[in-house]
Amino acid sequence: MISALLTMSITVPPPAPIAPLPSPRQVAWQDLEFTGFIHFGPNTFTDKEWGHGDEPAQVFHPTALDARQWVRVMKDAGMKGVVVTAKHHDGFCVWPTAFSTHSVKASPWKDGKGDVLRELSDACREGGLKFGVYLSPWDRNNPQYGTGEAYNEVFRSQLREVLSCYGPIFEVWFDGACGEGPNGKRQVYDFPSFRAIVRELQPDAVIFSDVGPDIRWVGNEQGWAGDTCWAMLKAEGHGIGNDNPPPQKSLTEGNEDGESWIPAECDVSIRPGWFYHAHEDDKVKTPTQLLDLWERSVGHNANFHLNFPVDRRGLIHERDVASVLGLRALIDAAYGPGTDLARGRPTAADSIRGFEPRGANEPLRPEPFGPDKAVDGDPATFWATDDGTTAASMEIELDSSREFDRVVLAEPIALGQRVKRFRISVPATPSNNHRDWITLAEGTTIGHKRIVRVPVTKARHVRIEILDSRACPCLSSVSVHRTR
Ligand code: FUL
Repeated sequence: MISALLTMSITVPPPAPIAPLPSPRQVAWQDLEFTGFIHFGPNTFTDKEWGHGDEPAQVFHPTALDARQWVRVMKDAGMKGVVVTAKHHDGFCVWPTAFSTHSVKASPWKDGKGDVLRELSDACREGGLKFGVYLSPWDRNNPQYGTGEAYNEVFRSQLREVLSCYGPIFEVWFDGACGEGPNGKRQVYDFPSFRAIVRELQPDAVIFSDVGPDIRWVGNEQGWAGDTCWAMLKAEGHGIGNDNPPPQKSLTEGNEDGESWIPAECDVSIRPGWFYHAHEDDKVKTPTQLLDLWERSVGHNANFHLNFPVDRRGLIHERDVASVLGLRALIDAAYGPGTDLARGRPTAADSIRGFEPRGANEPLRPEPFGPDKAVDGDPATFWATDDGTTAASMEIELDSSREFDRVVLAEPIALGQRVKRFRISVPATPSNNHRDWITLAEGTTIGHKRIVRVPVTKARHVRIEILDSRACPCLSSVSVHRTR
């Protein structure tokens, strides 16, 4: 009887989730953090960014295409998936579609028998990389474009092909761009029917567009999300592309009161252009520039989607390879295994969910939501406070001989995004007898991951204060790092 009572008393229910909530496919997508993008098609050979759709299929002629090289590079860089341009705005299909004559079938590459989607999806399966497709609704080649339902049916047929013939797809990318201008063709896309096909054929795939439904564009093509970045968006009433998009600030920062869970993806090219141009060989972003973007995307509650303009050989260019592997080395040096200075260190908190003071002779019991859960390296456990608490703080005792310049925070997003404002501080004096603290940084949102840059610091303690939260705060991870 006594032991039954004891067991009951240590069962503390977890906090209730606060809506809106991510779907399992959205949680899985956000855990990928870093994915690759490939732009490859006629533009690669004509030096254009937006082809006109009248380029002869003969121009598409890679001399040494090797999708395994693409996968190797992306795996070595730590990417978890890749999205490839199956069809860009010029309408050329890099798979042998039955629904257009403008495809690899009409090109000299492999005597018209090649299939980029086949080669890449096979290489992804072999190499353990997730495979995704970009299919541009805007099509400057297809004669049906601008006729309404007839073109929508072509698009749906092409979508069915790419979603049924190449195995599991993790992400479907619907580009909102359309450069037709006032006198151009006007096509009204039937997005609901496009989405229904994705749900039917690839129920685990996330759908990207300016406004989701699963993943939103971050509002710029520079590779960063706002310092404030909610996964939630007020999406209602907003369309895709030029058609009534949400305000750019909403895309970049999300909305605290957004009714839909639509986290941001930061897409950017490793070079100025999306497609390969030899004159950009000396304009490849450096590892340091890429680390800055990685920290401001992955570290701002978004995913980093980095594009490689595959070259005319059909390879990721040596300079791009060197840069992205340089990025990996920088990430590993600062954030890789063994770098977290907070892992397993002693912790304390002013508020712990379900905590009951113990008598002097009672043994200490493990706290299922204690602050130690934020430094145990297990993303499934978290520090939490009682319901009704919206401000609380925790401290970590550090090795004061070690410098740090980054603090990384994470919320268990399956419970909803909660934290609105936080502060990071360290004792003002090494002994900290007076318990006065100096602020290293203040911030707003956390979400899946928040990387906070702080001045290079040595301290006996670091304190994380949650200053305001939509519901009782939860932190699944606090880690402390030094960049090199
Ligand atoms: C844009 C397109 O117009 C660019 O060509 C590129 O594909 C980029 C990722 O999306 O909307």
